[in-house]
Order: sequence, then C-alpha cells, then structure tokens
Amino acid sequence: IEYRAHGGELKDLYLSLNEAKQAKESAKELASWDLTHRQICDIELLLNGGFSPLEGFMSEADYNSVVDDMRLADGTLWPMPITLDVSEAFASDVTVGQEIALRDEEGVIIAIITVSDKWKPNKSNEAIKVFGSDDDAHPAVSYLHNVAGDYYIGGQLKGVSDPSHYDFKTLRDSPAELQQKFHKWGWNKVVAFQTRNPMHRAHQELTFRAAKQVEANLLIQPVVGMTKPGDIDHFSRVRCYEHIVKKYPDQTTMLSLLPLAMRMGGPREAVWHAIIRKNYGCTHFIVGRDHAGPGKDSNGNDFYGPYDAQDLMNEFKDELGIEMVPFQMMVYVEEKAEYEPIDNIQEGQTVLNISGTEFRRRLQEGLDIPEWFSYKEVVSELRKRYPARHKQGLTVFFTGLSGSGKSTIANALLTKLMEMGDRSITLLDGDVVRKHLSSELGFSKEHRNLNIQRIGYVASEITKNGGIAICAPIAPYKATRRHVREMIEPLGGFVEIHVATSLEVCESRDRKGLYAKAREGIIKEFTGISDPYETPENPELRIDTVDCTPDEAAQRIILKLENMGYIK
Ligand code: PPS
Repeated sequence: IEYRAHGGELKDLYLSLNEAKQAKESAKELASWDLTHRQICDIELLLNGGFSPLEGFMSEADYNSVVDDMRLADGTLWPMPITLDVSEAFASDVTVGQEIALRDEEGVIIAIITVSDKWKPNKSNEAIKVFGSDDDAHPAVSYLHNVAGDYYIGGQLKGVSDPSHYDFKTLRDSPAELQQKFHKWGWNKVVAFQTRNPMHRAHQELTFRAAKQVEANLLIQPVVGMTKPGDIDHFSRVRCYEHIVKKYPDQTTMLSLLPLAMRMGGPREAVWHAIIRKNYGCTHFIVGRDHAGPGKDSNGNDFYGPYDAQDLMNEFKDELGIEMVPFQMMVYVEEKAEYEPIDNIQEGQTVLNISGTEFRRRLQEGLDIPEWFSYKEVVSELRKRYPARHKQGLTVFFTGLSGSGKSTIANALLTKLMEMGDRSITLLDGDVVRKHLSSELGFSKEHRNLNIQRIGYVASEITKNGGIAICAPIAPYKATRRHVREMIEPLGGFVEIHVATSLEVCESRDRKGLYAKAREGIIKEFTGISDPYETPENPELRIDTVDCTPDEAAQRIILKLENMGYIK
C-alpha cells in the first residue's frame, strides 16, 4: 500500500532481524546511554516512523532551524525539537562518528546512534522561541531547565528492539500497522482526535460531529506516553476510552494509543500533533480550544490564546498535508437537552458546564456527577481509581523539636484512628524508624535527609495503597519536607503538623536528658542547640503543647482531618 507520510516516505528505522541480532552482540563493546522516560517516548516514534521524516535525534543544524523557523534544515515543516539530551559528564567522552548503544531502564538495547553532532544548546533561547516563554511554570520549559541534560547529541538511529509495553497491547499500533488497517477497512478519510484527559459526553459529541462534518471515520488517539504532570493516569483513562468507543455507531470509530511525550507547547504542538497523525494515515485532525495548553504562567496569565493553535495550523494549511477540523468548546444546553458549540448559544438558553477542576472536586468529595456531563461507566471507572477523600490513603506528617511532644500526640492520634477502625494505620515514629529503617544513620544534614526520605517513601507506599501513615520525625529541613509532600500528594492526602513547642519549653522539660548533654557538647549536632530547625511556614496545622494536652491535640487533628474530608 502507499503509505501517507510527512516529507514523502514513511520511515522505519528498525534493522532486519539478523542485523538486529548482530547489533545486539556488537553493542556490548559500545558506550551506553540509559534513555530517560521522555527519550524512550521520542525514540519509539522516531523508530516506527511516527516522526517521519526524522531519521534520528536532530543534528545541530536541524535543531537551530526548527527552533528559529519551525523547519528542518532542508526546509520541511517541523515545529518541535527532538533532541537527545545528556549530562555534561557523559558528553565529554562522546566524539563525532562514535556509535552509542541507547538502552531502556532495564538495560535492553533499543537503538544505536551514530553521533553526527554534539553541542551545548542555549536552553532559554529554545524555550522562548519554541514555547514562547522562559517561565518555569510551563512544563516543557521546566523540563528543559530542571530535568534535561546540558548537552545534546544528534545522529541517525538504527533500531534494534522496540520499547516494550506490557499494557493495552491490542490498542497499540505503529503508523504502518494503522495505515494497513485503514487500507483494509477502506477508511480513506480519517479524522483524528488527540486527548490527554478522560473523555466525557462533550468530547464524544464534538468528535462525532467533526467526523460527520467531513464525512470521515474517526480515530480516537489519546496520548499515553507523557502528558501534563498531575494528569489522570493513562491506565484509568484508557479504560474510560474503551467505554467511550462503544458510544459511537458501529464501524465508524476506532481507538489506538499514542506513546507520545507531550510538551504542552500549544500552537507549535498542534502542528506537530497534526504531522504525527498524518504519519499514522489520518487525513483530518481536530483542533479545539486551547490545544495542548500548559495552563497559566507564574503571573496567572495564559501562555497562549485559546485559538492560537488553530491560527498557526491555518498558517501552514497548504503544506501540512492534513486538514484541520477546528472546533469550539461544546456546552450543554438545558432547554434542548443536547450539546452545542458555545458560539451557537442563543439568548435566554441555559448553558451547563462542569470544568475540569470542578469535576475533580466532585470526584474528590464523592459528589454527584450528572449523566448529562458524562457516561456512568466513565464516572465509575474514575471513581474506582480516584475514590472520595475519605477513602483515599493519607499521611499525617509531624515535625518539631526533640521533646516537643510529637510522639505522644502521634500515639494519641493513632489510638483515636484505630478506634474509628476503617483504614489500616502505621506509625513511623522517629525513634522506631531510627531503630529499624535508618539504624546506620547519624545526624548530619545528609543523614537526616536520607532518614526523612526513607520515611517519606514508606509513607508514600502506605498512602498509595489506601492506608494511613503517621510520621513523627524532627524533619528539620524545609526542602526535605517539601520533597516528601511532593512525593505523597499525587497518591493521596498529605497533612503536615508542626508541633510548635518552643525550644525553651522542650529544654526545660528535657525528658530524655538530651538537651543537657547537648549543652555540654556531649551530643553533637543537636537540633535547636547546635543544629538548625527550619520552622514550617504553611503547615496544615500548628500545635503548641503548652496550651493543650495530648488528648486535645489529637482531637484537634481529628477535626482538621474531618474538615479536609479525609475522615468521615
Ligand atoms: S531527623 O532529624 O528527623 O532525622 O531526626 P529523628 O529521626 O526524628 O531523630 C530524632 C531523635 O533522635 C534523638 N537524637 C537527636 N535528635 C536531634 N539531634 C541529635 N543530634 C540527636 N541525637 C539523638 C532524639 O531522641 C530524637 O527523638 P525525639 O523523639 O524527637 O526526641
């Protein structure tokens, strides 16, 4: 069959079976680079032709041209840099002409790159030209500055094995496979829909209308590689999409997953998405409101206008080779009991809409989600994975000086929660942890941080699995506490409680006699005496044990947890 492809030829960078076998053998002698998750996503689409006409990670000339003009050095339209970023240490040993084995997280060789270029990019320039901003609030800009290595390596790829996926195998197609299916089914016109969110009725309505409008079949092609941090995980989303495809008339619509790493690059990203869909054999591509939008910048302003992506698509309409189907936001008109594009709404009509934020709030609180908004199968899928707060796991993280009363209050809280009895509870008390998890650690900054990270890790696992973890270390450093919070918050609740008993009071009580020893210099690096304690600025709760008993303190915490919805 004649494959559709950007730039003319659908690329397939994989070696033949025999060549791959040999390459695997000879790769043992080569230097290795362990691909990051994002690079694995990129390489999969490079190797299978999803990024045709690219034949590898970009050379410096292609990169510069793409950043400046949205074109490869040969003039072909291409809006997004696809680069292999590496650390300075790794780059220092790389020479042009060298072959490097590119491996996945497990060490399996995915491809061999023949290095044609190595350079240090100007990241701010890339951020401003590609994403329109150098603001870290943009996920791709933040990635560029905080995650990506400082050097780029360019070069042609030889594919050895495709990146492995153990999930949803029947829903994964390469561009060639998808085009073969379209060919076999006689789907000559196919309109693609891109998404990183669960689909509800409005999306079903919008996509079905788009397909009818251009008289094409419909491909729902959600991104399952990397999306915006904080998005709903792809496992839950795919189960939702599987329900959604059943809502279209038979033989009109198919679902296929795209292992793309999104950049949230708005207009440029829309053009990129369209080119990718062309490589997957589509003739049309839906671009809605705020396509691939990154959210707000650090001043609270939108990075892109809501229809900037449509405008840029229009600009390149003649050379794109895939047609845009622009779409406005769909809203539910109560009087008509159906969805309409927002601009078609007449005066006096009642428009209903539930924003993404409101939807998540309702899930979190276990509140009603009406049938006009979503299908009950979709909602129940999401409720399974995102139960109401009082059914989620939770970490209660105490911090405070030695002798501040953390352990006593933590124990009182533990007992009260046990009495309620609906979730399993683990107490990770400072002393207990130091005995079992961290017995080899001392009290240097490094060791304290390690200790807290271990506590955080265990608490995160407990939280993820629906239990309650109560932690009661000193945890003197702000940055480490923040790190623990960031690790746990995506998995469930995190409630920080500062036991704010003053140093004077702790020292005067001196239950274990440690303060006296610290003053004498017998115990070194003692928190509050000869070592820092950074006071939490915004804990969920602050308790001073001078004006309340442990019982009262635990009671206050219970009320706080109730107030936040974590217990019912
Ligand atoms: S940290 O900083 O969070 O890792 O500390 P943590 O694991 O909570 O351990 C604190 C308990 O260890 C005892 N201890 C010391 N604390 C602070 N500084 C020094 N140098 C020190 N040496 C021993 C002390 O009993 C702490 O227990 P609590 O229950 O907090 O009083």
